[in-house]
Amino acid sequence: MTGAVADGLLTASEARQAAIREWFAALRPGMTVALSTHINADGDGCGSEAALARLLAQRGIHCRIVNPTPWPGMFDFLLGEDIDEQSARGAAALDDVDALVVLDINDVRRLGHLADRVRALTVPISVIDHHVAGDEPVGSLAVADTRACATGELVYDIALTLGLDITPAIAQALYAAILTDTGSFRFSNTSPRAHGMAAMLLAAGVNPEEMYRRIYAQVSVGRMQLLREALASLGSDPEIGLSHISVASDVMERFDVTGEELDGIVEHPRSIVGTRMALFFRDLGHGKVKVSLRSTGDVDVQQFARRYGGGGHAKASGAMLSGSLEEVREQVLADARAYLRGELG
Ligand SMILES: [Mn+2]
Repeated sequence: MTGAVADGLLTASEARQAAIREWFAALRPGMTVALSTHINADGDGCGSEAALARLLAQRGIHCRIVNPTPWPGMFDFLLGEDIDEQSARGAAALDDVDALVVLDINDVRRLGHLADRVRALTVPISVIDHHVAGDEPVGSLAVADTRACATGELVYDIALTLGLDITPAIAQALYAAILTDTGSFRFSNTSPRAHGMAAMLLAAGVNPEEMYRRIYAQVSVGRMQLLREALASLGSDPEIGLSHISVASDVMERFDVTGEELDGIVEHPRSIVGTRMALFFRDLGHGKVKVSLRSTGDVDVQQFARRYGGGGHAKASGAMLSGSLEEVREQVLADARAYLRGELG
């Protein structure tokens, strides 16, 4: 490997550095900046927020985390005395901020109950994100790159570009972001840079076994019982590589699990040999069904999800449909079969 290739692993591209400098030029010491991410924040959203809050503090900027849904308990370990987490206050927590930075999302509608307040904000709004922009993109300034493996990669590049110190707490938050968004370095977004950053973050003090224990070895008995029931619903169409599972609307109460514990269930049908598209149907119980879509290989589930007003990434998307679980499943499976056979646009 040449030195130039190795350098590329550890430094941001010129274009990304320029975007970061332009983004940072709009911020000033003494400002209070709200950080927000999508409903049901994941490891990338939470890790990117916790890391960015600590990085900007090094430049005298105070960050206040204001998410549309409560900070997930499993990521409490990323918080600390130095992190101002005010999601519980709702939109009121946005009233007196000097700027808003939206992370890991580029569609106002994914800000849930904060969306209307954000549309009405007069302070600068910027975005740090690695998704394809949605129908209602946020803000005027962006550090956005769909080639980034995680929003955490862009936050890491902010630290590099601005010469900020990656403390052990920042390293842990960034590692959580990259670890979770790459599916533990298994998904197609596991770039050379994902591993390059992981190496740097381990050198900065991250303990990988501790991170595995805190993020993955946390499964409740109820979650495992729910998985047993979900797997009992497994359907598969090996001819075209379609696999799917479903859960009823009362599973969260029956198994005493939270919504975030349902994350990752779709990976089970996805892992079946030959699967090109995996679907997870979750009946929300009020005439709405949430569908999580995953793909392997060249199938673009983002394009498919857009049929239903959903979106995300080519290999991981979601959509919300109206109807009973049976109705939605019948419709989406029929469409998915046609899509996989190349009969839909
Ligand atoms: Mn992400």
